[in-house]
Amino acid sequence: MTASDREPTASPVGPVDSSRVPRYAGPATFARLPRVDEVGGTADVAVVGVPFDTGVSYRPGARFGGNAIREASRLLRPYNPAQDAAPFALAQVADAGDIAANPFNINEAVETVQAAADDLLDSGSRLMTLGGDHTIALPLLRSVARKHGPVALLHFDAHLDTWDTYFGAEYTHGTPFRRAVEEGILDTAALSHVGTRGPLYGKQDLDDDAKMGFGIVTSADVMRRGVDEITDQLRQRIGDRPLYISIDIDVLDPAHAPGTGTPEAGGLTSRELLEIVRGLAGCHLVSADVVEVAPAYDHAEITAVAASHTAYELTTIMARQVAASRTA
Ligand SMILES: [Mn+2]
Repeated sequence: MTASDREPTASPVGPVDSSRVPRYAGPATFARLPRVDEVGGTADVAVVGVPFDTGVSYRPGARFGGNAIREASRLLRPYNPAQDAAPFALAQVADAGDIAANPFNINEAVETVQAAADDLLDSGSRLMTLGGDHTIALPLLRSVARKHGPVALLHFDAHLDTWDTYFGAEYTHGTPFRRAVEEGILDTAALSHVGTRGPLYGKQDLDDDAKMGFGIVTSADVMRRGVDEITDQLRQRIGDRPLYISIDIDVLDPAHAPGTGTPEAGGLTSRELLEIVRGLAGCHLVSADVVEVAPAYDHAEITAVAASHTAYELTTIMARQVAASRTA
């Protein structure tokens, strides 16, 4: 059964009832949702972890990010007032577990992630991926483009991630979007970085990035121009194209996300990030990721809580679209 031939009347299986089982009890799935094997092996939105961080250039530890986000997501509740939607009732959202990627061979890991993402997308799911480091965005984009053609990309990050190679390696957490442009899997008329800031190797980094087609909304732009104006600008650029959103949690200021691998001062607040994401509701969001949560550097789950709420907003957008496409 695929998402498209699921009975419209079938009620999605929701989270564990927190009035009967305390939120802190039992193993953690995202938002206490069922595992995908508990709902017939397929879901409209599959939350999937990629415990992989062999592509990092500085602090390691994002391999533990997915499970940290799951733990921090225990407090997410079924109704999302910001989007006036109950995402887990609108569509079957389920936790698809982790993709087991080889930690000693980046190229093999990239292939493994792509194959697993292909399987999930072919089963009719949209992906809400929990990283892992940003290397994994490349195989995820390959998989999404295989299904939808070149996609618009909205990339929230302190960094450009369009560098060429590190130590000769082409697949790293600083290079996924240059590879994606080279491979023709992005719609270069609709590429945006949001939250960019911090020192670069040289001005050439920006020139190269612009040549690839990216527009940049810096962290300071968000502060000066405000969330609503920025969101309008992004929506105009995206239009009705199939859209992939990739969120490196280091887009947030280290005060809002200390638990990450390459922190930069002067970032977005979690409130700004959540509001921009909510403002993208109604865009044709085909899949998304939240990456670079490294819990060893976190305090009191600050970073993991922010990541869990970000994934919740993205999941809500996708669940609403699934429901809208059923009634269309
Ligand atoms: Mn990144």
